[in-house]
Amino acid sequence: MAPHRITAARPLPGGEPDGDRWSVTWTGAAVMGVVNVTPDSFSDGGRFLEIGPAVAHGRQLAADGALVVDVGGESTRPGAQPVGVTTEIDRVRPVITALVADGLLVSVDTRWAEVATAAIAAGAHIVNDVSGLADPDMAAVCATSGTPVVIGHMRGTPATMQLDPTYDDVVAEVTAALREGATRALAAGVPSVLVDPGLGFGKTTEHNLALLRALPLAIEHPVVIGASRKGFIGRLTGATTPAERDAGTLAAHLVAAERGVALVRAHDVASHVQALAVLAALVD
Ligand code: PMM
Repeated sequence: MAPHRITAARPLPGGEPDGDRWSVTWTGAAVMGVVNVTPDSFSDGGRFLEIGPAVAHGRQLAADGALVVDVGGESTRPGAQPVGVTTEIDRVRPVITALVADGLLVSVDTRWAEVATAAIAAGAHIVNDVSGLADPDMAAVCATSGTPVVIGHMRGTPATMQLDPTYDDVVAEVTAALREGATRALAAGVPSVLVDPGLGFGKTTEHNLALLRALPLAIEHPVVIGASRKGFIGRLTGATTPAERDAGTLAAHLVAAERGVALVRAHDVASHVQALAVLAALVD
C-alpha cells in the first residue's frame, strides 16, 4: 500500500524535514484518538470537561497508540447548537497546550477559524474541520500558519443536518464536494489536505453504508473515516448506548482500513491499534 503523508510548514512531532516543509509519513491506517472537552457530545459528553481528565485521557490515547490526538470543544451531535468561540477556545486551549508540550501530534476539531487560530497558537498541528471550510476564513488561517487541514463533508449544520438528508447520488455528491474543498484549500496555500466523507453529518444509515462501500473514494488525498460509536452503528446492531458500539465501530473501521483509508477516528484506541496490527499482518 502507498504511504500516507501529512505536510506542514512547521515541525510535526514524529515527522521529518521535507524540503522547506515537514512531513509525517505512515503506511496502513493509523488512529486519530478523540478527546471531547464538552458536556454534551453524544459519545463521551461530560467525561472530559475538566482540563486534568481531558489531558490525562489524551495522554492515554497516545500511549495506546494513537498517531493523532483530536481535541474538540463543541459537540457536533445532531441537534447541537454552537457554544460560541470563546467557550470553545477556553475548553480546548489548555488541553492542546499540555498535549503539545508532551510532544504529541495534536489536531483541533473545530468549524471556526477563530478557534483554529487560537488552537494553532497553542501548538495544534492539524485542523480537523467537519464543516469542510464553511467558515470563509478557515482556509486562510490554515494557509498562513502552514497547517494541514481535514476537510469533512457535512450537509447543513449540526442543528439541522439530520432533518431528512437527501441526495441523488451520495457518493458522487460527497466526493465532488470534497474535491472542491481540497482544491480551494490548496489554492489558498494550505500545505496539505485530508478528506473525510463525514459519516452521520447529514446522512442516513443507508448514506453512511453507501460511502463506506464506495471506499476507496476517487480522490487523491488521504482519507479519514469516523464511524466511532455513531447512531448508524447502533441502528445496525441494536447497541443503544454509544459506549456499547465499539465492536461495531471496529468492524466498519477495519473495512475502511483494508480499503486504504489513512486515519480512523476512534474513541477506543487500544482495540483499534490491536486490530489494525493484525490487519497489517494479513494484507499487503
Ligand atoms: N465525527 C465527530 C466529530 N469530529 N471529525 C472527523 N474528521 N470525522 C468525523 O466523523 C467526526 C469528527 C462526531 O463524533 P464525536 O462527538 O464522538 O466526537
